[in-house]
Amino acid sequence: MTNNKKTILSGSTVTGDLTLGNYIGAINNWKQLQDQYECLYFLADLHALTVHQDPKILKERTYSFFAQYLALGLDPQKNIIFVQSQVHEHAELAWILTCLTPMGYLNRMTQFKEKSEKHVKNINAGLYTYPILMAADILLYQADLVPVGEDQKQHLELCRDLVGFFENRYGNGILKMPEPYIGKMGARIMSLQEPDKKMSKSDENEKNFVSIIDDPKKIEKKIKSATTDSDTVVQYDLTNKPGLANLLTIYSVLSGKTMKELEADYEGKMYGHLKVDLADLVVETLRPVQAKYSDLMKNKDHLNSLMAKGAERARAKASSTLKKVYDSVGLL
Ligand code: ATP
Ligand code: LTN
Repeated sequence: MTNNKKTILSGSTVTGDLTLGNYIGAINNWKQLQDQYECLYFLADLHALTVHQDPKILKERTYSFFAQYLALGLDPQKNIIFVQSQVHEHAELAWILTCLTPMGYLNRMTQFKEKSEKHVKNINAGLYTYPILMAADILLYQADLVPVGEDQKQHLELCRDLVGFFENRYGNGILKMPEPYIGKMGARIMSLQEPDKKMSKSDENEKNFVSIIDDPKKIEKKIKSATTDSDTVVQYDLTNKPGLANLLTIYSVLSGKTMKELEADYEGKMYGHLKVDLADLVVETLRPVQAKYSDLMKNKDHLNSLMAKGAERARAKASSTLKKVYDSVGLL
């Protein structure tokens, strides 16, 4: 890695199951960035604690997500892949930033409003201050670019505001202003049953998503029961046939065929034919990934050692930023 490369950083909260949406919309693109940018990808396990987590499941899921990142092709040599809680600087910078954040700014966060409606019995302060921790994640690494989905844009805006507040108060150019990364990103994959909302890894209805580690039977069942419409012509039409359009999008990304080619392939055929072929394609695409994943999961020592190496490389950068921040705010 050379120093003049721009830094890209993104994180995934360790909740739910990684889905085909995460793969097509994020991880698959990250692979293409690894030579051009200095890339850091981390598992946000501290963020996961904002809702109740069973400790055993959280640990297992952290291994599982890490192994899935590797199995999906993220190279731990070319990228810095790490677990958030293993780099203690995240929580420390978050505190400094907390003391700079006006409550009014947090009150505006739509995700907090939504999540506090959903988890009425556990509206903890972490759920409220979550965007500050996210800002710390980004600022510790002097990230230039942050690929985030629509729902995280407001949090990134807060992060940018915090850089401004810090600069106004201490004025020493220590924190870099991050920009959202909008590359020629992959498609947005929609829910299988409700194609007007995105496929989400924390969806309560598991029929809405294909998980990277679903077994072939499950994948087949989920794709075959995906919502389509009552027409029969296989044609890409996002407005009138959103369910079919979603299946065609997945098909096109995984097969490399254009929509026109797919429409021609299925001329005169039923939706059912397309579903059978698509289920096959997804199963075959995920087969080698799942094989690699199970191998990785058999050797936790190896995963622990890769995590430790990732954390060490991340900490080298994070500690340098934190040191400067501590000094400039007056901590000895
Ligand atoms: P949750 O639903 O639990 O908030 P998520 O499925 O949205 O999670 P994130 O951890 O928020 O997943 O996102 C990880 C990355 O995957 C982000 O870059 C996000 O843009 C991308 N991503 C998530 N879902 C999709 C999707 N359905 N289509 C395309 N990209 C997606
Ligand atoms: N909040 C994000 C995950 C996340 C993140 C980050 C993304 C935590 N810290 C820093 C980008 C940069 C989410 O829920 N998807």
